[in-house]
Amino acid sequence: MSFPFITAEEAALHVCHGDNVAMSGFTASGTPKLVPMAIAKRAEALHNEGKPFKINLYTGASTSDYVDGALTRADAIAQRAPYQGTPVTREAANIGAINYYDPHLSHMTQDLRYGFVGDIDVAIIEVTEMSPNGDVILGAGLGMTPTIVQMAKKVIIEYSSYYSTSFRGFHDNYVPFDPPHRREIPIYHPTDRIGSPVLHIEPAKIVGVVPSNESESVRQFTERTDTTRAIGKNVADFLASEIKKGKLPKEFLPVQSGVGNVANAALYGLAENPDIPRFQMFTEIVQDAVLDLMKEGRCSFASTCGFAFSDEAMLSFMADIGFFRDKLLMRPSEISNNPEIVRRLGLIAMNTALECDIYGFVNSTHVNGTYVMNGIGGSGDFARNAYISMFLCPSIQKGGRISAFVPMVSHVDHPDHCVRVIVTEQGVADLRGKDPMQRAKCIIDNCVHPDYREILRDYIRQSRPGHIYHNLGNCFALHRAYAETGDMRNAVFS
Ligand code: 0RQ
Repeated sequence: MSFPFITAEEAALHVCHGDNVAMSGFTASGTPKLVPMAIAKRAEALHNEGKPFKINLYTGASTSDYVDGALTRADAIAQRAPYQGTPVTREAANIGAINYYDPHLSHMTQDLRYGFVGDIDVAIIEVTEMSPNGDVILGAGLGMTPTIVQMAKKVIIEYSSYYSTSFRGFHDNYVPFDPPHRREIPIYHPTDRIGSPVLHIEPAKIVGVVPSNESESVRQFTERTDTTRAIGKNVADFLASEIKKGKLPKEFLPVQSGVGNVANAALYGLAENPDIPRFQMFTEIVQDAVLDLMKEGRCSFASTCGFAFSDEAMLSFMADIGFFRDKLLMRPSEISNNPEIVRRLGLIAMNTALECDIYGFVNSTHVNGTYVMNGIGGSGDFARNAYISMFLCPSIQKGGRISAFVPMVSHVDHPDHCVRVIVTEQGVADLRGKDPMQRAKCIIDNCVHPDYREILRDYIRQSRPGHIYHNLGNCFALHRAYAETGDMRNAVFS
């Protein structure tokens, strides 16, 4: 069977107001590009005619300006999950123009299969190779694709010719059985392959193929600063001392790292410490840093859900693809982030906090408890189940006017039960085996910026004693001071 080549505009006509639409990819990587932009144009045209047009959009993780950006600007998204990171979509979520909800990434795919959001009307997927029988090779991100092509009533394919060499062999497409028939997922080592490099799509569902030559347009991370460099060094020194104490196996354990500037710096920190052995990763996304570390021989293998490489790094990856073939493997997000495997492999999990409290609760998503930044992403999947779960952040933000450590977080993503170690540029708070008041002392002494240590000790002194000391009148005094004076150091306790 041969499939009709169609334009992105023709493809967009297959998407209707109210449809549940799912797309391939993970972060910007592997998402479709031209069809979402054409859907956005169609939405604008229909809106100009006074007609409604909005879709419910489900993806592996955040996307790109081609997807979230274009569709948000066209006011074409009604419901959105699971993770977003595009500024315009963030603003829309924060004014209620989009109904954005934020499940754990490992849950999203099975939520679709369990029917929690209804049918999938259309799947739009980027492929890099395809055969007349419906076998395809995906691109730089895997996300939820094996499930969405199974579930969708119609599949639109964006056939990318951007890549100069084949992605064949970099994917491990796999869909687990659902309860009550779920079995163990047989990954016992980060390198284990359990699925197929090829994904089959039922040919009758494919409504058309749109040729594309667009790059991923992944944004570059900023250079390391003194602060992020110090966080990375503290992480590495701590893990090296854990090996010496026999609390971590001497051969080390696979590493998971979140996204962003801090997570990137932590990886470089590991690589630069001679007491950290060459390591493997079992993570949800790899960024440019991982390619560097592989070239330097510090990282030997990474299991991931997508390649979030900048355009420049993607070109150098392509130029040297033979070197990377046995070092990188993409899995669906429900497998890369699967709690069963995270616990079995015993991951060292490193995720990022926006705000922590003195007892070890972590807010990764909502500034001042109200403004959503991105979402929880995979951090919860990993944090709860890791061998050792670390949260990293600078101790202060905005020139010291914000402390990342407050008496009580304004939003909880990770409770104290899931937060074992906190690292800032100031030092490391090892919270294992400590009660709440011991944790508070440990965090204030080791992680809090000096400007805020006495303020937080004062908070405890003026609190009601209990298993955890709190003063419900004062617990948001730092947030209040920032809102009223622009500086948390002006906090006043009553
Ligand atoms: O603001 O952009 O105006 O400068 O937040 O902060 O320090 O640059 O850190 O790039 O690592 O992002 C948590 C958002 C951190 C990210 C978060 C302001 C700060 C700055 C960014 P500016 P940094 P990063 C998987 C893993 C989700 C959970 C996770 C994230 C901006 O890492 O989304 O790890 N994590 N998922 O000034 C006010 C505070 C603040 C603050 C920081 N307390 N109050 N503003 N900022 N702390 C992801 C996937 O699944 C794909």
